[in-house]
Amino acid sequence: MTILADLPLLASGKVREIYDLGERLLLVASDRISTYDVVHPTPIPDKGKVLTGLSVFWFERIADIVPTHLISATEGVPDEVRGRALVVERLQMIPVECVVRGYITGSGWKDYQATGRVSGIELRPGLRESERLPEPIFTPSTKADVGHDEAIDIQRAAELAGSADLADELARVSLAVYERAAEHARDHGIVLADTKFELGLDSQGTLTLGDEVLTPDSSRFWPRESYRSGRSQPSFDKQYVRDWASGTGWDKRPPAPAIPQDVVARTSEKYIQAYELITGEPFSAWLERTAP
Ligand code: Q0Q
Repeated sequence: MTILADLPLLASGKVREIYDLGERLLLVASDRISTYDVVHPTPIPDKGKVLTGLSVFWFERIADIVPTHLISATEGVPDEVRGRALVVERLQMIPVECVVRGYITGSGWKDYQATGRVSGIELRPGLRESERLPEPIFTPSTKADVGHDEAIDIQRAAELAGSADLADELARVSLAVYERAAEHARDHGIVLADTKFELGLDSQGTLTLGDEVLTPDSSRFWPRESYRSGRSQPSFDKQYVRDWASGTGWDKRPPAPAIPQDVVARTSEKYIQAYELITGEPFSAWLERTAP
């Protein structure tokens, strides 16, 4: 059986790695957590497995909208990362971050306050922070190696994608997947405020959904019961860490402080709660399904 140490590392992100399996790739989610774009030294037990289980849940539910790169969560996955790794199809990734916003917050709120627009899309005056938009909007950005992604308009997205038709397809698919997921999440107690997709072309040139999808790391998950527009919202999964961190005087720059065990434990519970709310099944079902 393959072990991770024998696999060539293709890319490493803040909380994930991707390894080369030849024709295919192995996408591995760690238990690392980052806040304010800085990775803390303390892992959150089961975070990687929860996010991987959520990606698989969503891939299976949106496969009628767009093909996905998911091949397997078991076959070809080394025992040591079972439950938090996926064998995926190798794609020619399109260098556009496909962001969909159902609510105005984060960098979108900042751009709106400054210009009345987000990624070139003019929004009506008078929107409040975190307000739900009349309809979700596609607000692409470019991947920044360091720091925040830069918002771009659909014309620039077309240049990066290679054609206006492909950029329009990125928008159509991203909006359709978001809308299906946001409705399901809302019915299960979570506001999916926004999300980021990465898509690519498979060996036949077919547009295919890649990366992780609709997880608390690629999206903003807000508890529905506490949602109020006009202010920033608590993060479903990271709020305990943020609140604790703000009490430590940390300047939000590297290195991030180690997280106390009680905050770690409550955060791990929030990830498991997110999995069970969204999927409607106990997290133990995912562990059993992917056990070596
Ligand atoms: C690919 N990434 C992301 C990343 C660092 C993940 C390359 N199916 C694919 C995928 C996927 N997913 C990729 N390349 C070819 N085919 C995804 C940004 C970066 C760690 C994990 N990088």
